[in-house]
Amino acid sequence: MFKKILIANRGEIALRIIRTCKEMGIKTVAVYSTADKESLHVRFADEAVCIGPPPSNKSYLEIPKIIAAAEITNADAIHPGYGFLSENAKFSEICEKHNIKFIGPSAEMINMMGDKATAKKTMRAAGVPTVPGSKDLISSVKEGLKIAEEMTYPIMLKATAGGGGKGMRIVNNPEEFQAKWDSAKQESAAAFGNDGLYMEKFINNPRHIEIQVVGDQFGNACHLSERDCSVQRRHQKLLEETPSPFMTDELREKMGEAAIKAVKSIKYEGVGTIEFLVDDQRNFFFMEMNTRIQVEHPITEEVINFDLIKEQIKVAAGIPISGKNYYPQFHSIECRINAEDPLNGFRPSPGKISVLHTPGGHGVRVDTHVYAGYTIPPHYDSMIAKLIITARTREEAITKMKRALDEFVIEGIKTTIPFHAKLMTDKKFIEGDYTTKFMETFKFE
Ligand code: MV4
Repeated sequence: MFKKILIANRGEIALRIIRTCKEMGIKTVAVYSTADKESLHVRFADEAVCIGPPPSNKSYLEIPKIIAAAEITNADAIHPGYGFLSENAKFSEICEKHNIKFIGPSAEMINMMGDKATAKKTMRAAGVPTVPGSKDLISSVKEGLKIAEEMTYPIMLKATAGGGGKGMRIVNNPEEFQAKWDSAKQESAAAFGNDGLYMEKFINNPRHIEIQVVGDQFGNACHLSERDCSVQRRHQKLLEETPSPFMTDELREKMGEAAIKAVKSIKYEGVGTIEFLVDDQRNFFFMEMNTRIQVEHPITEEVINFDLIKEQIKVAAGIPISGKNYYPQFHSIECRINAEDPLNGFRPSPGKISVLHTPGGHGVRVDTHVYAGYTIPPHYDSMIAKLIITARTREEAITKMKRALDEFVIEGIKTTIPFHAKLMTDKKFIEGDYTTKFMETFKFE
């Protein structure tokens, strides 16, 4: 087992990782920017190294500084958390070259999944359902028009380097093709320095349902059931839950089996997520694979009673998994509490937290790095806490969530707490009748 892990991250996930390391008897090293000097991850780690000024590209994204911090503290592994360098193939490779275990997949695996057209092709070859579309990247408008003609409009153009919806366009008819092609190309070139596009049939009004997976160094793989992440706004998740209100035992078996196929076919090592689009007929299609621990991992932990960070560290240390699948025993919902003003387009609201009271009681978990008197720096993600509620049924979880949100007091900044409180009373949400289009019509005012 590792003796000392450096956590190349900040905020709640850095704390989350430190907690598991402590329980496993592993020493921890925090890295921090000057903006995070007063952060709890710095205080709770055994050692801490300052790696630069506030901007991420001068601190948390600076590979040489992080490697240097690991070397001077004698860390034998690095946990990247989510965001920052967690899906950076070069970083994974550089860690290995320095004999530091990257707690995550190889550079090769990250590269394969980072290129969406390659990921899709690999999954299709493995027998995982994918959305009908082009077999490869499209080389010209002429070729695109021809492929589109063989399918039925509307179609979707997608950036192979994509993510977060960038470089993605719906094309409703051949007349629109050229303009949509040009703008998708331009946007992906600017965003990713890669303008490769591929094509898919447009799935109208899908759900975003993902399957948590784990693969070990011996080719074993298992799934840990689903999370429904359909409540999103501009590709930012706001709430996640498991089980999905749309799930059936039959669909879970099929999606779980497909996810395991995906993991085994590439001999994936580590925790990961297979994201699917699910249509109203319960057809499901591979969308992307995330090769990291995700923000919403706690809801899975709660319903299967299993520490995913511990499992991630064990797998990285070469310990085999049991190989059996895990099914939800409870219902869990996570509300992302962001320092944002939901009344003003979810605009960021950094600043000092003057008063803080976190909710408690049975089935209530709050993962956060903030405290009363803490100043939220403007340089990073606006998520400041995750409120995770677990109960026997979805109905009980919603009732408990409402109670916990009402108990949650954060003064000094605007947060998404009132938004979530309203969401808990929404008829469609309560009925579980929501898709990725839900936020287009949900009214919060
Ligand atoms: C789609 C789609 C409909 N049809 N692909 C959005 C992010 C990117 N990773 C994939 N996305 C979508 N791909 C086909 N063929 C609709 C979306 C989509 C979406 C997917 C998941 C969660 C929220 C979404 C919001 C808008 C569009």
